[in-house]
Amino acid sequence: SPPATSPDTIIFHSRLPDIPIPNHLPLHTYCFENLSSFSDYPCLISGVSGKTYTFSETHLICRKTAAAFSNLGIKQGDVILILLQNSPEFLFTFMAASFLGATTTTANPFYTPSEISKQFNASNAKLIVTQSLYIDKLQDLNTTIIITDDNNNTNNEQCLNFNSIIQDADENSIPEITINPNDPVALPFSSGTTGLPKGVILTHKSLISSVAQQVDGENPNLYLKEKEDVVLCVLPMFHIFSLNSVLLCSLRAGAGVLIMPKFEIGLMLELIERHRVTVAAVVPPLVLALAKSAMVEKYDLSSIRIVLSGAAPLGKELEQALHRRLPQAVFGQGYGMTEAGPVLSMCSAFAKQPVPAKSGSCGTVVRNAEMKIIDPETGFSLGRNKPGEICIRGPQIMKGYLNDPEATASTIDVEGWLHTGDIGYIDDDDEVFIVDRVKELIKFKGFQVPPAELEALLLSHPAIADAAVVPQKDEVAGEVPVAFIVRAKDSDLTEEVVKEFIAKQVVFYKRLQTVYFIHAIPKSPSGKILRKDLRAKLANSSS
Ligand code: 4UU
Repeated sequence: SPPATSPDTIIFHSRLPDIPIPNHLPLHTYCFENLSSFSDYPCLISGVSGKTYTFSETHLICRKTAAAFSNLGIKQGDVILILLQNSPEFLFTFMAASFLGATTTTANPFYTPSEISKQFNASNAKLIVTQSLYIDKLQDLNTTIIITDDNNNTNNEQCLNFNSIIQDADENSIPEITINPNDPVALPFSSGTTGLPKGVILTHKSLISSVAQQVDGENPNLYLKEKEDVVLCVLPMFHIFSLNSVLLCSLRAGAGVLIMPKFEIGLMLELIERHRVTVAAVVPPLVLALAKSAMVEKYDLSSIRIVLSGAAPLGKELEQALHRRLPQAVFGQGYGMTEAGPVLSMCSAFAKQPVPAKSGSCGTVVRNAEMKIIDPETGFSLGRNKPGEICIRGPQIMKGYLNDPEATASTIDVEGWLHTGDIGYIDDDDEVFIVDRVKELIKFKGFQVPPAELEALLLSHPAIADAAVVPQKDEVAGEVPVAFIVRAKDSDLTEEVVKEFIAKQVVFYKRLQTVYFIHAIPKSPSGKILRKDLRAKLANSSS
């Protein structure tokens, strides 16, 4: 292995100069720092009701929410679980937690009860904020629940109504506390490079650094225009892409956020036209829908000036197909990973002083950070145009995984480098290109599907002797999970039974697409599943 600090490590930086980042502040103070220059401008626009909250209204409601949570006993260090579709209340709750020195863990509302209770227990949450729609999934959890809609006909004594508790709360009664920059503020779950989903500790310092790396400075990397831009928020806020690059960045920069609870193409196009959306944060399947849908022609989408794609690889053909329909817009990608705070690189053409970017590139490394590319075998750093594992170092990366020092140590090394499990290279113009993923993670439309989670469920079935789950390429979803299974002796287990067994326990995108029965799972001498071999098997059989 290489020496601890190798003087010949090749380190890549942003071409943008470093900037001062006020990451000694609490996150809410930082996000609302410039509020007075745009206090009466729209901050949150609800796509459903049309209701608009100005920046000062948003600030006030966040503080009232904090006071209400405090009245319910939420204290510094506590965790609040958000189980919500995109909505203003999502941000109110997230920011309220920050005001109290508490942490928010965000879960997908489509999760099954068992997926939710795993995250609830692992994060030791004290409070859940959700919609009445999901209340049935929470029956086994003994905790206070706040419902954001008015359909609280559950007769459930545990349930409180969001609007009524904040109405009576006094925004000036928030307890005075001292927040350390290294205190956690967000706890998204991610499986990282290996294993089960784990709580990712993002501190006030990490999130401020990440937002600043994108939207701060004389020449911001992602230039959001104060009082002018309207940013589309259709990607789920429970995922770090939307939470960070859409919500927090817009708050800081003074841009409005158009909130859509779910993706529905017709409504989305109508809302883009009606609210003159200027910045669209998307994932590749959404680009596909926009590129293919005939409806696009019926709407005026000329307001869009930026299309930011991320969370999964975006094919050049797809990008060009949509670009033909939105010729006025600048297309580019951001590359993020929950553990990395999340943004590692961002398209340079989104900067205030834009630098053209190549199609297929994931942008250039963010400022105030260091990137290196290492040979996955030897660990030695590589120069330009040589693919290797992408590593990042800077104030934005996670503090570590919750209660899992081992997983933390295998992701962030002693020198502070976070190892992404992504294979990529940096070209002569400092652009990052991702070419492969060496970690286990499967991404279905940008959603995380951790193979280890499905493998553990499969192994709990009495008729399954061994199992491995790997990604298979898919035109619409990017990747879908498929299983290789070794039947237990004398079992006549069928594909249908296996699929059904999994489908009952997991959210829709973790469902197995195909099940292959084999005699043995290929493994290394140390017992690790040789996923590469299984992926190769799939590639060969499909061609
Ligand atoms: C190829 O996907 C994310 C975060 C994405 C993000 C965040 C802020 C994108 C732009 C932005 O501004 O996080 P996770 O943790 O769900 O998944 C991380 C993994 C990466 O390690 C990589 O394998 O998702 C994949 N990925 C991408 N792959 C993320 N972005 C890209 C990309 N191209 N642009």
